[in-house]
Amino acid sequence: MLIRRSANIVPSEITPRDVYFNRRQLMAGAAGLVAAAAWPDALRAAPLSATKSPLSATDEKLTSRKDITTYNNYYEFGTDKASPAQNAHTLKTTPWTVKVDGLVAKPAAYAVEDLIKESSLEERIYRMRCVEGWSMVIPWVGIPLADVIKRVEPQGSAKYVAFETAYRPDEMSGVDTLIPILDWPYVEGLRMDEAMHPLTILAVGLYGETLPNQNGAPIRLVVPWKYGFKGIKSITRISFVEKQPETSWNKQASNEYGFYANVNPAVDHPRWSQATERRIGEGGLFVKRRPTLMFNGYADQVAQLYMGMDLKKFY
Ligand SMILES: Nc1nc2c(c(=O)[nH]1)N[C@H]1C(S)=C(S)[C@@H](COP(=O)(O)O)O[C@H]1N2
Ligand SMILES: [Mo]
Repeated sequence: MLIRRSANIVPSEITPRDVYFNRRQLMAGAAGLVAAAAWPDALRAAPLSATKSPLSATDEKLTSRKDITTYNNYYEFGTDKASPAQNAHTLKTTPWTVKVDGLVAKPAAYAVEDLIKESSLEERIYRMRCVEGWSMVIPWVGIPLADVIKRVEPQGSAKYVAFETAYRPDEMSGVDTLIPILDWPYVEGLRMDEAMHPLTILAVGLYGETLPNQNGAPIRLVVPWKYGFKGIKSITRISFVEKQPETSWNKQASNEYGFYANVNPAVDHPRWSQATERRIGEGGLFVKRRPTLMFNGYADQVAQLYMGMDLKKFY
C-alpha cells in the first residue's frame, strides 16, 4: 500500500521523483481524476527543466551554490547572513497560493503552479547587487513577471504593482522579536513599466532546482538592475494599484532607501559609498573591489525607463 510504504521510510530515502509520483497517484486515486502536475516539494530541492535565456549575463563566473544559499538577507529568519539558511526550513511552502487583487480583471488566489503554468521556465543568469556593497552572479530559474501580469489583465488605472511576503510568526523565527526589525509583512513595489520589463522575473529556482527556503521559496521577485532588497521573497500577494505603494525599507529609513533603488554608483547611500562592490566568493583581504556599474550593468536595457528623471531625487 502506497500510504503505509511512505510512512515506513525515512524522509531522506524519498527522492523528489518519488514524492512527485506518489502525490500524483494519491491525487488520481482519491479523486478519480487525472491529477494536475504537482509542484515539487520545495522543502527538498527538486530539479526543474528550464531553457537557457539569451537575457543572461553569461560572461561572468557564477557564484557558488554554497555562497548563494548560505549568505542571505531574509530578516524574517534573523539578521545574520547565516541565519536564513539555519532557520528558514520552518516555513511551509507547499501548498502555496498567491493572492492577486486590486485593479485587475481576473483577481484570484492562484496556486504557484497555476501562476507559472502558461509560461515556460527559463534560466536567467543575473548579476545581483546588494545595497550593503556585495554582489553575486546567480543562475535563477523563473518566468517573466510580464507573463503573469498579462494573464490577470490589469485595468488601465493600475500604475504600480505591490508585493507582500508571507507573515507567519509560527513559521518565522525572526518576526516576533521584542523590538521589531521591520514593519511586517515585508512589502515591495514596482512601477508598471518596471514590472513589465523583460528582465523582471518571478524566480522559483536556482542552479536548476527549486528555490531553497532561504532564497525565497517557493516564489520571489528578481529585478537585476535594482538593489537586492527589491527582490521580495516568498510572495503571498500581488496587488495592482494606482498610487506608489509603500516599501519596507523605505518605511524603515526613507532617507536611506528610496522607492526606485536603482543600482547607481554615483548616488551614495547616506552612510557609505555605492561606487564599488565586493564579489562574494572572490575571497581574501587583498582582492580588489569591483567598480559598481550604472543600473548594475543593465543600462542598455533599462536606462530608457528613467529618461528625464533626476536619479538623485528618485533614488
Ligand atoms: N521577505 C523578504 N524579502 C527579502 C529580504 C528580506 O529580509 N525579507 N531581503 C532582501 C535583500 S536586502 C536582499 S539583498 C535579497 C537577498 O536575496 P538572496 O538571499 O536570495 O541573495 O533579498 C531581499 N528580499
Ligand atoms: Mo540587500
